[in-house]
Amino acid sequence: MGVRPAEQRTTLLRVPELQLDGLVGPTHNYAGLSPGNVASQANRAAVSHPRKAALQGLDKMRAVAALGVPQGFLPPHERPHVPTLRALGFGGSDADVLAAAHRDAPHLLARASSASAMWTANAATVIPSADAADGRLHLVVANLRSMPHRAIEPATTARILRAAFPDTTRATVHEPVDSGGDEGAANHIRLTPSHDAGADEAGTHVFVFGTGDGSSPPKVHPARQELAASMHVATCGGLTPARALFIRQNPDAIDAGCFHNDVCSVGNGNVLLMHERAFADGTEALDRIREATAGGVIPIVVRDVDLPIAEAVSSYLFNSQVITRPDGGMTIVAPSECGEMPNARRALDRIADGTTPIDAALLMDVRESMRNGGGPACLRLRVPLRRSESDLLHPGFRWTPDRDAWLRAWIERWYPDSLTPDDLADPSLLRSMRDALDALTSWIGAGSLYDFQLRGNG
Ligand code: SUG
Repeated sequence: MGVRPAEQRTTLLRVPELQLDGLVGPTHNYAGLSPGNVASQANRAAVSHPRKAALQGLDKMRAVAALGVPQGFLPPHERPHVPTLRALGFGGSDADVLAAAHRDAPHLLARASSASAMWTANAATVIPSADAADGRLHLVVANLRSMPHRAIEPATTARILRAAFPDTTRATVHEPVDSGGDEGAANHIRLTPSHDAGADEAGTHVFVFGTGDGSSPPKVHPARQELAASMHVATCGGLTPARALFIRQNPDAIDAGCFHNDVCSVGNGNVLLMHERAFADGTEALDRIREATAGGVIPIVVRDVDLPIAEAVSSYLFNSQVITRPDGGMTIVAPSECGEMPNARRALDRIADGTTPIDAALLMDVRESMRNGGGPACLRLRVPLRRSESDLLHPGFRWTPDRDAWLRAWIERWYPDSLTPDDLADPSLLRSMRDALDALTSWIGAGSLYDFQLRGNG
């Protein structure tokens, strides 16, 4: 689809940004936990396939790495999370805790069992060293407080990110902000003056909030990102004020199912791919982005008549990864659903037809994740690095073809083929999940990451 011969492209040869994908966890399931997330609601209580889900995620990592960009992964969290259930008053042995929660409060067991940490676009907001006043890489862990099943994640996420970026002289992992709901990179876009998405050049940060500026919130669904939190993340991450812009998400888009901004827009380098209804005050928002980027941004706006917002949500076109390849071209990595829905297909063809900086498209099957509202872009946290920072990621978290083989074998060994909500109460699932994570952390070699490893079981 629309790929120009390599010799016609400008060769930039800079180190592009790192993609850090979440490894899908063994308890991946459909519990209908996210109001406002259309897919999560529609698939509540469906049978999930954790092994297939994790392998689909690895296939995507392999395909993205093949574009020539650095790829890493973040391990799953321990689930069911017994400490959460104990804090809610369930006692006895771990098996007792699971049995009582299953019997008396299955919704609490479901909350404590979600594999939602796989969507690492919600793990943190990343301020690269080129944009931070102190010249260091900053990762601000998201508090995810608007959804109870996701609010469990930040403590473990902080631990994992600190293990993944251990050089504290060059990288800082911040505790979550306490000033309102924050959903991390899913509500944040970084634009640069060129095709380059890495941190060798400074960028402009667009923080997209859903509520908190005094204007009317969405009528039907919750707005998860609050303005105060976005502002706090920007300062906490050391972002120089001139580089930060705060734009309101269109409340109607949230009501249509864009529970995160990355369901209706995505930026990469100097490209901003967006649905025309993504932002409140659409034209003005785009003007402000143009001004902040000194006119450097190349907007690709998909109109509602071509792709109604409801189809943007069902196809997840905007939840594609747009990746700058080392040859300077850009590939859009879209969910396979986009190839099957005529309007989304047409929009994708137009985006990648060679008239925009995006000159190639790749369709990926991540359907197990999609059924919970997680597309290709949700599954990864982007970390723009300078050339001199390519060693910042602990090697244990790197994806390479050799390490892929180990991860595949590990998934085949430990992951259930299918899972229903009742299975979550099975103590043997808990045991095997812990054995699996012990094997994974030994292999990663960055120390203990989980509560059950640090405090003992439970
Ligand atoms: O937070 N789904 C996730 C999907 C997150 C997608 N991430 C981005 N857009 N970046 C959420 O709503 C559903 C779990 C369930 O229903 O079982 C869930 O948590």
